[in-house]
Amino acid sequence: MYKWIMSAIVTVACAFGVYLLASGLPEKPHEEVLPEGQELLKITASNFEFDQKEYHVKAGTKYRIKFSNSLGKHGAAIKDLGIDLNENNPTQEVTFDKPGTYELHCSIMCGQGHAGMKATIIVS
Ligand SMILES: [Cu+2]
Repeated sequence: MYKWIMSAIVTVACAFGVYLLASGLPEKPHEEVLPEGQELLKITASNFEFDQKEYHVKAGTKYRIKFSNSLGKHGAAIKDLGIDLNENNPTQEVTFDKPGTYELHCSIMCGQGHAGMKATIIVS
């Protein structure tokens, strides 16, 4: 007799579910919001290499460097710029003032491939 009530409830429940999917869940993957004018430079280390051989950045732009390890325990240091990042200290704000080429190297004794674990930061 009241079958239409059931289907109305089911319809409302489905609509609510869709609403939750559409509005609630996609919040999570949001990238963290950077202050205006700041750019993100992600550096990911795995066993004995960085995710890129060369990182290109613009001189005079403020960057937030975000370091993470995808495999093993590594660090990322740019000696000339006073940058030393690792799991305990994964972010640093840096403005690359002078165009040039800087060497990025692993700063934690991570094993056999440690000495060759290098990449280049190119500031232009
Ligand atoms: Cu290392």
